[in-house]
Amino acid sequence: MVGRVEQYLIEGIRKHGAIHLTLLDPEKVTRSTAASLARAIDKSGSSAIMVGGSTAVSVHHIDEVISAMKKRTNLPVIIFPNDVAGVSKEADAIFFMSLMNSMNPYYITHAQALGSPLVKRYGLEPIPMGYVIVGDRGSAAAFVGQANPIPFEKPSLAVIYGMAAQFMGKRFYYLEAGSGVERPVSSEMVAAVSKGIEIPLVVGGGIRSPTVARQIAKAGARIIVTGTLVEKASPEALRRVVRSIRKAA
Ligand code: 1GP
Repeated sequence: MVGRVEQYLIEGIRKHGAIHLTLLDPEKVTRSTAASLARAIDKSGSSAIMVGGSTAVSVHHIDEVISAMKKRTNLPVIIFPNDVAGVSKEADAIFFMSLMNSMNPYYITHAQALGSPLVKRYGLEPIPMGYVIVGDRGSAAAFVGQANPIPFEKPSLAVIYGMAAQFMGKRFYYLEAGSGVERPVSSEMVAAVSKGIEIPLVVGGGIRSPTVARQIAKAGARIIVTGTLVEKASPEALRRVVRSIRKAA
């Protein structure tokens, strides 16, 4: 069943061609910085806020961060879970992700099973998503998720995982290079994957400039995620990235 937040994302993609989501790592913010960032994100034209980080463990803090943000914005808040501890009752939805190229079944299905009762109890909207890590083993996401990352130079591997995600019924496919990395997923890989699948392609990790964001949107990404940009740069930098995605798509 497609829920309200997913419909909103799909509608945004239909209208704009591609949309931007902002990722906030709860470990890097306090309640008050989260509240002011939420205001800046709201004004930037970003379509929703994702909350999560590879090493977040305090759901209490995540709850506080989300409720502080919700006082400053009506944008949907979507959990981007690293583990069961990321499941917050304050969010609107959760990217219900399987880390498809993990070497540990815990991250493919087991954490999902353990977290499901909470998702149901809190009435969170689960958005089914295939998630793969691309690039160097050096990212926190690859390390924590015990992934066997898809090499940058092998777009065909990213394509077949995307096809598998679609055939398994996931409704989104996410190519992750890792937060704060130097090298984002290439537009060649994005173009190959977007030709090979029919579900919306999400791309994130290392995207900090309007030029790179535009290239990735032009190559066929439907959702572009940035995190570090809003933590480290000005709200204006975020606005420029969002604008360049709108123009490209
Ligand atoms: C979301 O991990 C990314 O996919 C966020 O990456 O922090 O590098 O923008 P950045």
